[in-house]
Amino acid sequence: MRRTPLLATGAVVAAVGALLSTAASGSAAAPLPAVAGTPGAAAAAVPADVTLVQVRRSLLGSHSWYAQTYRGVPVLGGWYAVHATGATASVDDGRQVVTGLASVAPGVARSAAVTAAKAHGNARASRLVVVPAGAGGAATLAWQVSTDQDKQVLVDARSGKVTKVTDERRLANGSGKVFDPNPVVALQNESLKDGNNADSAVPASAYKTVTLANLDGSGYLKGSWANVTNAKKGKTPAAFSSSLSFLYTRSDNRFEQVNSYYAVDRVQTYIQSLGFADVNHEAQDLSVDTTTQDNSWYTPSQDTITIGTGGVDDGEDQEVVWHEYGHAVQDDQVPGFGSGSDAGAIGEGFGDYLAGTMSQASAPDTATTPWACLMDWDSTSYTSTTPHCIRRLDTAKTVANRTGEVHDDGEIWSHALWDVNKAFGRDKATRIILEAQFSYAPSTTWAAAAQKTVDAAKALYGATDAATVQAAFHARGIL
Ligand SMILES: [Ca+2]
Ligand SMILES: [Ca+2]
Ligand SMILES: [Ca+2]
Ligand SMILES: [Ca+2]
Ligand SMILES: [Zn+2]
Repeated sequence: MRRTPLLATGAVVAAVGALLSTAASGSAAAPLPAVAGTPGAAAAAVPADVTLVQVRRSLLGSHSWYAQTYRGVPVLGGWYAVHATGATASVDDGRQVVTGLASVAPGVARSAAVTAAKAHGNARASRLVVVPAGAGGAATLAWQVSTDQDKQVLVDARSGKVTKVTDERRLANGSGKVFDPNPVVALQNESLKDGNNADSAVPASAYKTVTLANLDGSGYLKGSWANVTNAKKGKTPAAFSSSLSFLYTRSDNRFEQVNSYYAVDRVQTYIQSLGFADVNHEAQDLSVDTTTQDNSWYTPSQDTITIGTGGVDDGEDQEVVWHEYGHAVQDDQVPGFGSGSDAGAIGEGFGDYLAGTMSQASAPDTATTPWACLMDWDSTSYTSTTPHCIRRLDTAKTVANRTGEVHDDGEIWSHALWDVNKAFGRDKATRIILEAQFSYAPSTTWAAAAQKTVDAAKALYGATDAATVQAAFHARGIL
């Protein structure tokens, strides 16, 4: 969904009384519509170098918006507004200074500009514009090409070169209350209990108010990288806030939607920060609190993550969401990834690794809640020993301990990845792992996938680092 473009602010506001008194001087005033109950909203003289774009009625009157032109050509960013409210009218003048432009005849043809913009998509529309002077510079003429990739491309009308590319989509930040990554870790308290989803079971200090980035501005938890698909009505309706303020506590099922959106937006943003622009590079669908099972899952055919409410609501623990996102990542990298017990265990192991490394960003590695412990909060409802962990990244298991159950065996794989992380730090390790995964076969063996990972390390960083990765897999009996 796209929002109406925002206009620049900060223009000088001038009382329009003087203009009203000199309206007879001539320039064609656009007639302002009469507003019921607001006598005195008179027509104001407007400058000759603007054209009317729209008139909007508010409770107090009318608002006429104009675009600036220069010899009939629109001036980028230049605007003018007359606000006729009640007995008063005022002008906001956002016109730009245009100097040094001798002619408004383009040196290159429209078709050449459209071709030049091709790298940013096919043209939907194009128009000639005046680009006002930069700091001390003269105004220039350009073709503005809007493409089917939601880009606005400026092509200099003299040189034919692309001078600026703007993403037209308006992405919004909201705010949300979340657990980061979960209350057990945040409070360093292994004795917290779910308390049947009661607010009183978790102190307010476990919450964090964060920026929810990349929202589409629709008021729903929909954005560039995460898309909560809950229905608008029903048992677990989609959270909605026209002000993009999503401040719920855990007893409200919208809290899990916020927590899940935040987790997914953050992990995708992290992946991009590592240099990847094509790893599940889309809004991941999230169906939150829509099953009462004590489980969450990724469904490849639907490309959807489903988050359950059994025990501790899974959506209250970001490590659960990140684990499921790991499956979505691999499914995006390799069509049909995960068939067979080796690939299946790699799927579980990578999801655990991803959850662990995402918590590294903001959680401390302590004796109470070590990084290697996964889903510290969700697992309080089904484990009795502390620390509460569904699984760990540092078990002593090797291939000799395989059971054939993919989650169990995933601990062997994840331990190797974790050793790479310990050797290189999270950024470099995760970069190697993600790069390697592009080349895994859908039903890869452990040995083949491990070798691809060694190869990726070698290609990215050289033989010495490749040997470190090799050693990590060797320690688990994989290579
Ligand atoms: Ca909850
Ligand atoms: Ca996906
Ligand atoms: Ca649960
Ligand atoms: Ca953890
Ligand atoms: Zn899984």
